Amino acid sequence: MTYPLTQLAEQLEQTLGQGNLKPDAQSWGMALVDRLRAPVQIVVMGPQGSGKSSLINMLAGARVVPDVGPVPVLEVIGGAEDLISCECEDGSSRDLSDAAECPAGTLRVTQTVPVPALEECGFAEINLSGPPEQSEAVLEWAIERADIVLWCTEEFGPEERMMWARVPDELKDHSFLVLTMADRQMMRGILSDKINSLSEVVAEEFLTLFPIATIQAIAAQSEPDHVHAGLWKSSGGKALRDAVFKRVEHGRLADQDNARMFLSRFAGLRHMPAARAPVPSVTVRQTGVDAVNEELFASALNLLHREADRMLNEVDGGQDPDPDKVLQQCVEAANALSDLFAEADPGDNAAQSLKDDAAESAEMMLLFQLERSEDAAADAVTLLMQLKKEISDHSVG
Ligand SMILES: Nc1nc2c(ncn2[C@@H]2O[C@H](COP(=O)(O)OP(=O)(O)O)[C@@H](O)[C@H]2O)c(=O)[nH]1
Ligand SMILES: [Mg+2]
Repeated sequence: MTYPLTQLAEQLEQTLGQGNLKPDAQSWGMALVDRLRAPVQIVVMGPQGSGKSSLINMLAGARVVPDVGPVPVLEVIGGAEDLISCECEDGSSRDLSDAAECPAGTLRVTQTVPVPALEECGFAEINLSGPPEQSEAVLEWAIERADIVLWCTEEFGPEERMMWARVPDELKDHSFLVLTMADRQMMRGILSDKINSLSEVVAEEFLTLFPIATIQAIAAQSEPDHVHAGLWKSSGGKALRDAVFKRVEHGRLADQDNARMFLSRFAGLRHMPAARAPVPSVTVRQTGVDAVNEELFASALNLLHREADRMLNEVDGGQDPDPDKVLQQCVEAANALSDLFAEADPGDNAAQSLKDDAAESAEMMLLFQLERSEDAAADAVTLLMQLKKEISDHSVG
């Protein structure tokens, strides 16, 4: 069953509105609603004049960045009408629709535009050429907010690398280095050397590098309803745009998965239990039992026996088991099982359905862990035992 984002968000809000969730789950659910309602944030950083505004125009498929000069933050977001406003150092905000330029002390300009590309994502151009304290604050703001970062540069020199070092690894895993002005660099015959010289830092610090001649990429899409396919590709526009929007889509799917997982645990969507309903039985779809991979099942059973022994040894100490510890062990066991079945023969239907069940159990365990109660720990153990029973039923035929 697939739900549009807004429907999922509404369903989450309804579940949260019932007010019977524990505080951890409630705040997690609220964060999920915010995520579903907010567009994916693409932050574009890099030196002044490195081609950031042009790149955003190219990705949006329209001239969306207003000509307001180098303000610290320039946001471009989707909306019903064309609106432009600014926020100043003193905390005041004002409408810029009729203003020729930004007032002194402008920290952030927000441009709203009705453009289809901005329905799912928003852009923020970050200017780090101001005073150091301001740049630091702006960088912090951007890091906090970014889902994807595009660092525009002709060089990626030492100063830029120092700034980039402040970006956390999790965000670097969602970031691209964009080598701009590729047309000029190509004409000077230095493009390939530049790409080669950056390969090491790119491998460590970014997802990948995209060289781009942005002006040409914009020219390739300048006619309405017609893209000059050759120029679109050779300019590097196509590769970068495809990669960025694929990330946006992945992010969206991950948000939806998380929301569904939450609902399955707390609102009884799908066949999953509500908060304290009985633990579901893990149903192995009975197909292709002849082709069962006995060795894999034996390893899975061994793993579960080992985990059960480990837990029992701890309980033997005579003390009450610590629910956090039990949950942690169940999570590890479910993950290990899920990893084990990941290698299952794709032609083996029984192993494949156990693989699905193991993955689903691993997801459920994370939700149990969130509750951190004795009941949740008991449910987690029960779920693990059910998996064990299903596997052992299959092992004996
Ligand atoms: N030749 C060439 N010029 C570009 C390219 N990208 C941007 N420019 C030009 O470089 C100048 C600075 O670009 P801009 O997007 O304003 O940079 P920003 O300051 O980082 O936002 C503008 O005159 C752009 O037209 C490119 O790929 N090739
Ligand atoms: Mg700019």
